[in-house]
Amino acid sequence: MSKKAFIFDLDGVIVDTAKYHFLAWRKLANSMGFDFTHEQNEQLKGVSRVKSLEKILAWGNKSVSEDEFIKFMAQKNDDYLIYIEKMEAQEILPDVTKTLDYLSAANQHIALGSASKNARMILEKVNLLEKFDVLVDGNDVTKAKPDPEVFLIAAQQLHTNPENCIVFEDAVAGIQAANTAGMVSIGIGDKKTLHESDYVFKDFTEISEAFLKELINR
Ligand code: B16
Ligand code: MG
Repeated sequence: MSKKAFIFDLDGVIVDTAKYHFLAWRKLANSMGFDFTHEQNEQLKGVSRVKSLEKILAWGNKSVSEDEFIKFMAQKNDDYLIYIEKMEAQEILPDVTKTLDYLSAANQHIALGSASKNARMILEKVNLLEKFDVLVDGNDVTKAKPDPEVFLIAAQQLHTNPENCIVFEDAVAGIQAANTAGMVSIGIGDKKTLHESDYVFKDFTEISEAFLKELINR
């Protein structure tokens, strides 16, 4: 069997932290006197903390000073962390652990490639940290997805080439990042939204061991 690198996004792939991001951002927006919808929240998936706040302020027609911007990001993160603190293994999305275990039994590299600066803590909370050989997250990158930086750093740290990497992503920007990096892109979610992916599955319950084997041996 050949050795490939499987790179997992975090939010929307391993766990659904989007619902906690939503609650925390919404609290901030409400404190400024406006609201936003679940549909708008979709646009924040895979987007960095800075870019998320920029979008939210634009929705509320607010402009703030640089100091306030930093204060708001800290406030949102403090509120977000209250939810993260309580996360546990049962929040891992269906068949993710099964997939990780299959890949690790097949002696494959496993990496995380996430925009989140809280990624390590979340993986610790849900008890998955030790399954990853390499963690690349929002603390390691200067350019957000769709820039391929996050995935290229993962490949570099694993001493492997991009063409040996397979990325699981739920966000369009993440699929574009994987494609630009020259990696195999696997969309997790809606077929229409993620049409730029090489493959799309609703979730990991649709991904068979035969398919994983084929990815390993191609
Ligand atoms: P943090 P991913 C992303 O995670 C989230 O989808 C996005 O909504 C969030 O703004 C971003 O992480 C940054 O998160 O505030 O924790 O640094 O999908 O790239 O794993
Ligand atoms: Mg994501």
